Amino acid sequence: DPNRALVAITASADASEPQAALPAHAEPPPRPERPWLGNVAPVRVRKLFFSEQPENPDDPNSPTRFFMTLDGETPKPFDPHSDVPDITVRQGDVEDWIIENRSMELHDFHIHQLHFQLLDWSGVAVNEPFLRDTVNVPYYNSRMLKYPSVRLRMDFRDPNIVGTFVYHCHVLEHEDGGMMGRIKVVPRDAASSTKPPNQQKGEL
Ligand SMILES: [Cu+2]
Repeated sequence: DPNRALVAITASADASEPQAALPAHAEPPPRPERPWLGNVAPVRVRKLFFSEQPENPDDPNSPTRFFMTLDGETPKPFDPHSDVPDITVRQGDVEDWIIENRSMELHDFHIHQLHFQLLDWSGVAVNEPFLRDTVNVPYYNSRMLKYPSVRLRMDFRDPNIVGTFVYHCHVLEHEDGGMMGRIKVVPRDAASSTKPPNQQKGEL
């Protein structure tokens, strides 16, 4: 973190007047395009979880594998060569995602292309008047009665969000180790969203 001079400012009595002038009255800010995310009811809830596992289950000192999994599915590391989405969402929807940490170290949920509102952090309701794209999920220890989690209101309303992108732990070693998933946002009228796996039984 070296010191670096960015600019030198010199005061001078005969300096010329600046060419730009601020208006006497400020323009009101533009109206938001969409209602505030916190006031929109989610159309569905999904649960995802962070977990870890030694590569060799009999050797706790073997390298750790890192997973980010939809609740109800078997943890597997992210496959960068696959084009199968882990989650499909419809543009225009607002969803609540619960992210659990089932491992004994901290993970940092991050998603590309959109923002979310943190509603609940480790069981405590919060009322943040701003949006995030990253949030820490506290680690689990065996004395806890349930896994630490966060609840996020996910905003898929922007029409430009259509496409495929990723969500992952923001700890580099973890995302490189497989703690990542692929999400596909389809145009509003193209197809219906996938349902959370625990509601999918019995359906094709
Ligand atoms: Cu992590």
